[in-house]
Formats: sequence, structure tokens, C-alpha cells
Amino acid sequence: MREVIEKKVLSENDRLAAELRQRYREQNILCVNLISSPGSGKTALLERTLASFTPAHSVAVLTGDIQTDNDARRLAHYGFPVRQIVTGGTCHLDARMVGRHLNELGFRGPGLLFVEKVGNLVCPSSYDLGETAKIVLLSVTEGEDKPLKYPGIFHRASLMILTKTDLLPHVEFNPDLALENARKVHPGIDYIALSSRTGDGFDQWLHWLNALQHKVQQAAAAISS
Ligand SMILES: Nc1nc2c(ncn2[C@@H]2O[C@H](COP(=O)(O)OP(=O)(O)OP(=O)(O)O)[C@@H](O)[C@H]2O)c(=O)[nH]1
Ligand SMILES: [Mg+2]
Repeated sequence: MREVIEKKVLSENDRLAAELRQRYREQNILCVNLISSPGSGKTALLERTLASFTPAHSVAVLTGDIQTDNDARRLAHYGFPVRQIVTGGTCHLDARMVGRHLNELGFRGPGLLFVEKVGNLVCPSSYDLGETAKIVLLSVTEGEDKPLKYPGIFHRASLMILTKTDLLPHVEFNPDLALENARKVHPGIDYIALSSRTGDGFDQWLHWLNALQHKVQQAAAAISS
């Protein structure tokens, strides 16, 4: 019985996610989702990323949490539209929540939409939100085995970001082994190591985002021509 209900909920979510995907395509929005365990540095990555943009950038953020609007308050300092989605206990965002908050935010493309998911490596990976790309963050304090323990999200993500690399001298963590484990699960996954504290690796991250945005724009131009 529980399985039947779960399947129904997921198929309704898939329908709404398809609507979001269509909307992103029509409005030329690049939507990237950030997924990680609690505290791996999703909001810190967004803070430094937003700080690197000029006011002319078309960018918005939806950030999910079970409780509090702490992350939205942190991100609002950079002058771009930001909205907190408080799930009130649910461990993931679903497509309905994203659609509703996107309407309230009033963000229209073309542009870049970041969605920070509720900190969790399990539940968020099953919910399609219509995004262009999923990005999984792993911090150097979490252990190299996480891609093997939580393969679902590493399998679905286009990019793995190793975060908090400034802490590497203080922890026992082997980045090569973490990447090797991620590529056992998903051989084609892209990889960037960075620190939101020092900014190391940010050039590579911003370049990755630009390249993806360019690819999406070219695909949209090819469809409309
Ligand atoms: N040293 C160091 N600390 C970091 C870095 N990035 C984030 N932190 C710290 O790690 C803690 C958690 O960072 P957040 O950005 O809030 O992590 P999060 O993934 O958004 O957390 P949730 O939204 O609660 O899941 C904070 O104390 C940050 O200051 C980093 O690159 N280096
Ligand atoms: Mg956060």
C-alpha cells in the first residue's frame, strides 16, 4: 500500500517537474540544484558565487530548509531575488513547492536559477524538480566513501563539488579516493574542488556554470530557428 502511494506521489511530481522543465526551456532559464548533506557548504558556495556577479546578472535563488529562513537571509545580502522554502518537516523539496515559490518570486528568464535543496543525501535525489543539472557537494570532513554509500545522488548529478578544501591540511581525507569512488558510481561525473572560504577553485566553478549556460542557450536557439 505504502509503495502504491509513494509511486502516485512521485508520478504527480514528475508531471509538475515536466511543466517546470518546459517553463525553463521557454524562458531560457538554466536551473541548477545543489544537493548535499547538512552543512557541506551549499549556502556558502552560493554566497561567494552571488558576490562574484554584477548587478546586471539575471539570477535568482530558491533555498529549502525544514525550518528557519537563515539561508535566505544570508543570501539576500547580494541584491538578487531570493526566497526561502520552509518545508515544515519534509526532508525534500518537490516540484509543486518550487513552482509556487517561483511564481511568488516573479523571476523570469533568461537567467540562472539556483535551487538549494534541504540538506540530505537520500530523499532529495528521488524528486525531479525539472532542473537542467544536479550538483552534489561533498565536504572534506565527510569521508571519501560517501559516493559509495549514497550512490543515487552521485549517479544523477552532472557535477561533484568537493568543498572546504582549505581544511584539507587538518583532516584525513584523500580527494583522489573520493573522486575515484564517485566515478565508480558515475564514470562521467564532472569534478571541481574548491573552498568558499579562500575562493580557491572558484574560477573553475564559474567557468563550468558559464559553459553550461552557453550550451543551454545554443540548444534553445537551435529549437527556435
Ligand atoms: N572552512 C570552511 N568552512 C566552510 C566552507 N564552506 C562552508 N563552510 C562552513 O560550513 C558551515 C556550513 O556551511 P553552509 O553553507 O551553511 O552549509 P549548507 O550546506 O548550506 O548547510 P544546510 O543548508 O544546513 O544544509 C558554516 O559554518 C560555513 O561557514 C569552506 O569552504 N571552508
Ligand atoms: Mg544552506
